[in-house]
Amino acid sequence: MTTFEGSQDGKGLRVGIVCSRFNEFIVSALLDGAKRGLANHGVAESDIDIAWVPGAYEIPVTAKAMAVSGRYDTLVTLGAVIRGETAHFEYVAGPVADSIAQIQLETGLPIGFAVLTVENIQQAVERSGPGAGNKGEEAAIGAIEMANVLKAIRGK
Ligand code: INI
Repeated sequence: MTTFEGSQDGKGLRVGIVCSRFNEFIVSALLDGAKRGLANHGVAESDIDIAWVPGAYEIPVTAKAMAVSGRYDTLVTLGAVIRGETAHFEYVAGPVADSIAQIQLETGLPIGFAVLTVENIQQAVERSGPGAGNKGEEAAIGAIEMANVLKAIRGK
């Protein structure tokens, strides 16, 4: 029996991060969490690239460009879609999540997902704080683990 598990050691991994500027104060806090998670798990700052885009709706095409570039072992996507702020919440949140899942399947590259979809600012603040529960940090650590488990399965 073979069991595949990905370690959370990010040493040597190249990581691309896509951040959306809409609700920037929330996304900046998610980015702080992601950087913290990557640094704590051994990813070198010089191995991290960050792309900023206008809103969550622009994340998938950017993630796809990074994915097909071949430069990264894993990606992390960060955004904040807040229901109270838009009548087209469903038109933004759902397609973004579906598209990112699709890009993973098309390219085989793991993509950590911390595009918050919340009811109000308070919920977004609770998920992007400096302590435990920062979804950017969680997605970054998950992305490291996924890069490693997929490498193990692929025999690399
Ligand atoms: N983009 C977000 O990232 N979050 C939102 O809450 C949001 N709202 O509320 O509309 C939002 N809209 C912009 C969208 O992502 C695109 O940038 C825009 O439609 C231009 O393509």
